[in-house]
Amino acid sequence: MTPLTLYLAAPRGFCAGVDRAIKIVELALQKWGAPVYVRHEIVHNKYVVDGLRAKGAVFVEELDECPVDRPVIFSAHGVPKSVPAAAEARQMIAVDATCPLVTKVHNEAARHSEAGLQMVMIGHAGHPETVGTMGQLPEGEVLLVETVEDVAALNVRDPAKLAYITQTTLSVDDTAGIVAALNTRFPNILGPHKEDICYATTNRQAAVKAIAGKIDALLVIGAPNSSNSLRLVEVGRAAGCAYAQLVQRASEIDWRALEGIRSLGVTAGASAPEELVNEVIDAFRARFAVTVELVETAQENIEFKVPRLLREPA
Ligand code: 0K2
Ligand code: SF4
Repeated sequence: MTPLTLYLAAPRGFCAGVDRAIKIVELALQKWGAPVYVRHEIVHNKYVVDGLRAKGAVFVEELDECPVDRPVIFSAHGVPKSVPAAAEARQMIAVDATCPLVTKVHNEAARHSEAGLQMVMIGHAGHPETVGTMGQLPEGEVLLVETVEDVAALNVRDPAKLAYITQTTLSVDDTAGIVAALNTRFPNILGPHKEDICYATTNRQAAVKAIAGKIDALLVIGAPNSSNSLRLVEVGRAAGCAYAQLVQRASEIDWRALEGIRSLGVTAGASAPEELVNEVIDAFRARFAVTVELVETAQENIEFKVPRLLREPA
């Protein structure tokens, strides 16, 4: 068999927020029994969602699709303020699986707005995290920018009274460009003390950069609706890897495109389970004489507690 060096990025895969969100659904099923409703995919991964569905979770997009007498869980990406308010009005049991690092951004937006600043959000239009974060303030209060060009087109109330926040799963490098454009156009704009882009997003992108120069091809295991996974593909390409592809699992690998490669990079988005990484590696082992080399650029030991309600018996 042809030899292949497989550079395995670390950190990769599940982050602390995803771990916690999945645990919340599992504990809710244990506590209240099935069905438990989940508003939106708990994390953007079909394998995870299918696994929880098999245990009795029911996934819906809107709260009004849930019966009032069953618990509802809000996904890791966060929800607009109106959603928990509606659940309370309907007297539902609601558990919030929003990642604490997303909640931190929600709180920043609220704090700046109370201080009289108009908010600019750097994010992707329509992404549930952006919808949730913008929905912390009244409609129209948060201005969305997706690109450097959007910054030039911004129409603000008072250029001296502005603050910006970001989605947690953006490209670190692209965001730096947008932040620079904001600072140039609005020298007084306030930003987060440290990036809103989270540690997991930052670390996974740095690990891809560390392998991109060594490899003929990069596979990112993740879902097409997973922002952080898509960013890893872009980071791989921007760092010089000519072939960088997202795959949900081994069956999606385009073997034709990989003919003749001698080195491969493998990573996984924050919502992709390690089972799928192993499945992909095994698929390569069946076709190549694989040597795995771990490329570890950071160590992660962050853990988030589940809400108290789920630590108490039913
Ligand atoms: O990267 P995305 O925000 O699209 O979401 P997932 O793929 O579900 O990853 C978990 C991150 C959730 C919140 O930041
Ligand atoms: Fe939280 Fe970051 Fe994971 Fe999103 S990617 S769930 S913000 S740790």
